[in-house]
Amino acid sequence: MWFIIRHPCSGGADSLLSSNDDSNNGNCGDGIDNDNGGKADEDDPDCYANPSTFQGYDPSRTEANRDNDL
Ligand SMILES: [Ca+2]
Ligand SMILES: [Ca+2]
Ligand SMILES: [Ca+2]
Repeated sequence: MWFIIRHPCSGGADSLLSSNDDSNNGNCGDGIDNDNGGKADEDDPDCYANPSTFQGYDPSRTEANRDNDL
């Protein structure tokens, strides 16, 4: 079992558990703007099942389209 330790300096949103290893998951949970579109993860429509309404956030999705998060 792996417990998440809260770092005092991390002011990030208390989102879902972040995995710190390379898995087959997408890159919507790493806090990085992987497609260089300007928005990362929860701010990137790529990470939502319904981007138009920003519903269905899923960290296993993948940022791939840099044109939709300007
Ligand atoms: Ca990301
Ligand atoms: Ca992005
Ligand atoms: Ca994007």
